[in-house]
Amino acid sequence: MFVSVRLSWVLFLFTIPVVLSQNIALIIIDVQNCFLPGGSLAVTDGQEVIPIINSLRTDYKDAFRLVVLSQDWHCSDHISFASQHAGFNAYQEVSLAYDKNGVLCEPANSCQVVAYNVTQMLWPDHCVINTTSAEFDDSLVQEDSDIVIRKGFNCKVDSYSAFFDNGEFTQTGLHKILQDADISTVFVTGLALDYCVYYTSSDSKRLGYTTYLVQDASRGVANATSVAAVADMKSKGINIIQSDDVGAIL
Ligand code: VGL
Ligand code: ZN
Repeated sequence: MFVSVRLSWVLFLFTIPVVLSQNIALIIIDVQNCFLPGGSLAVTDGQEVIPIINSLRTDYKDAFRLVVLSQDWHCSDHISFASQHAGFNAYQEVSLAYDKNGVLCEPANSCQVVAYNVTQMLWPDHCVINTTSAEFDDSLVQEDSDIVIRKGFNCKVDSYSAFFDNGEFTQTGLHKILQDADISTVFVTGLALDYCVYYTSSDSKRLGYTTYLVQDASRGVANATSVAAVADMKSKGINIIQSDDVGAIL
């Protein structure tokens, strides 16, 4: 009896690290042709994240219970496209008004009551549904078990975060998927650091996940906004790490 109790304690202690290391998800944001060199919204040096993300996947295969890929997936006349706003250019901002049901006020003064105002940066047309531009890069390692979260397919509202649209009118389903898999920790990688990676990481932290931003596995649209995004993530308690640090954390 005495021996068997002690043996079970020993076994219990051995199981703890294994159980903990499996509550982790790797999230790969928008590694799509549109955001890579030659793409319609190319992120400078965006291709450099691909071998780093691939190594994380292959080096720590057993550590990630889930691998999630997000995919920016826009209607051809998406509201975030500068081409849909007469008199505006890409990289200018507009304010979008929505009613209490999250329906866009079109024209802007058509709603009796505006419930939400959402600032929208205007972009070149990018990542249109069912185009080569929206496909993941060929060299990105993918597995059948990967979960793909498409976002931004509501033509009237953008979705930077892989969790919510920009008005927080709807969830993408990612939070439920992570909860159902008992995920408590996420590592976020991909494009772009100052937009979709930033909003996904911020929402992940806000939803209660221990959140790591793998900085060298991400690139931003612009330097100033990327520096600001990293500082803001740090202030929110998101852990800013490099891919070399991952092994010691798992
Ligand atoms: C993104 C701008 C517009 C991103 C998506 O993936 O960061 N940025 N759509
Ligand atoms: Zn987009």
